[in-house]
Amino acid sequence: MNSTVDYFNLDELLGQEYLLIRQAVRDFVRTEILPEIDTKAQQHEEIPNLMKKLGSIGALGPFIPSKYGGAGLDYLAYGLIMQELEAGDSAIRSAASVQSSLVMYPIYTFGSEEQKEKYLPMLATGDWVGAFGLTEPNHGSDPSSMETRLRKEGEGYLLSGTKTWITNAPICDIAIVWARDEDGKVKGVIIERDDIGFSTPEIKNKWSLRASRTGELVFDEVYVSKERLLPGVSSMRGPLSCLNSARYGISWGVIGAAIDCYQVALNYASERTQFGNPIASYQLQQKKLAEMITEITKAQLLSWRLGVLKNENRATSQQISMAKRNNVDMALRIARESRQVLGAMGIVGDYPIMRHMMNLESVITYEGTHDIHLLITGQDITGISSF
Ligand code: TGC
Ligand code: FAD
Repeated sequence: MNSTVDYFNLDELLGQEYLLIRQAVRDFVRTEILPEIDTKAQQHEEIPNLMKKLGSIGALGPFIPSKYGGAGLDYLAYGLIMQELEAGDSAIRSAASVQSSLVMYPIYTFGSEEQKEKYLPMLATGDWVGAFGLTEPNHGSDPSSMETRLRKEGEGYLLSGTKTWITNAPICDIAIVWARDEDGKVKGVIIERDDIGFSTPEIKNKWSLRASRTGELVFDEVYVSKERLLPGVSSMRGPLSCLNSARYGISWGVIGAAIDCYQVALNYASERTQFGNPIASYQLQQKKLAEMITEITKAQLLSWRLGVLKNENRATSQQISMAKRNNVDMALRIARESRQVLGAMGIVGDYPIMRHMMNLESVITYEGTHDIHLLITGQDITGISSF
């Protein structure tokens, strides 16, 4: 449906510049994504030239300075961009958030000047597609136990191991990969598509994020020259700080998916007649719809405040965890409730709800599961880690 829910006049807190950015991305989604997304998701294919299209509207690395090809915007703008993209489909937001927060962010934050100049402009335009390899077959929620290794070899290293469940692995031109060196330190390296010993088998038959490609990153003694090492990182703080940026964006993104489901349900309930009346006139349906807009409004306020704190460099990773967890859960519940409002029509591709619902089943797991984010809050308030 592609419009706004603004029950608490939040737009007044944003101001004109942000509203223009939001409108531009909304228009992009309406013209470039919505006409194709259901078919592409049904066929398990991505939108053609998606990354270049996202690059053309400044959605890749929006917070990266223009010197390196980014849009030089702030984190509120980034959040709004993610919201509008995910109103189209979580796969579109995933593409933009991996490239921005998980690939461009670490190169910008931890990379050398040469690495920034070489990679960032090509990633900003979408000419190159990036992937982020942290999760392994035996280590998902617990990436600190990673088995991927860097072994010294002459002036560089040999990289061995496997990363799995990696967004855009099958189509990536470069990958940011996290591995332990012989001293046990966590290092980030940049791997390029043509590196010998590097392969990216695809994970097929997903019921979720079907318009996004997912796969493995396999390293069979890949030689990594020292120029490919990110010089500014040597611990888990490196990869986990990238997650802060991506999780923040997801907290906004899922609001877009929730609004889309809510609006479809509201519209359908107003038009669908049963027992002689629109179903919107029945209290049970009003309860569903009223709770949806309440939860969307609470999530908007949470993400807006988090964006302000992030712009001031004051957002904690624990605050980000709370917002990611709450907002994804909110969106998934709204997708499920909206599906019911539509009855049987809720399961067909004529409406976006089932697609959002299935996508959100991944979003509630990736970037830290629902459980892990709860445990992060638990640790923060009690001072006791229960991992
Ligand atoms: P722990 O001992 O707590 O911490 C190790 C070091 O890291 C620091 N740290 C953080 N730093 C920055 N940001 C954060 N969010 C941080 N969390 C922890 C911490 O202070 C410590 O620093 P230091 O200097 O004292 O050493 O680590 P732990 O092993 O106990 O694990 C903590 C835990 C469970 C919270 C962490 O491992 C975690 O977040 N696990 C979830 C894994 C996860 O989210 N994976 C995501 C993979 S990427 C992905 O899913 C992309 S989906 C993409 C898409 O398509 O959109
Ligand atoms: P596990 O860690 O095995 O967890 C299984 C269950 O156990 C979960 O319910 C979890 O909450 C629970 N659990 C685990 N530990 C505890 C505990 N201590 N206490 C209580 N419960 C616990 N990763 C990347 O690195 N890069 C990517 O680009 C990427 N893209 C992805 C795209 C998709 C579509 C998906 C589905 C995943 C992607 N991931 C990516 C991986 C994602 O981050 C992991 O799936 C996630 O971190 C969870 O890991 P796991 O699947 O191994 O689950």
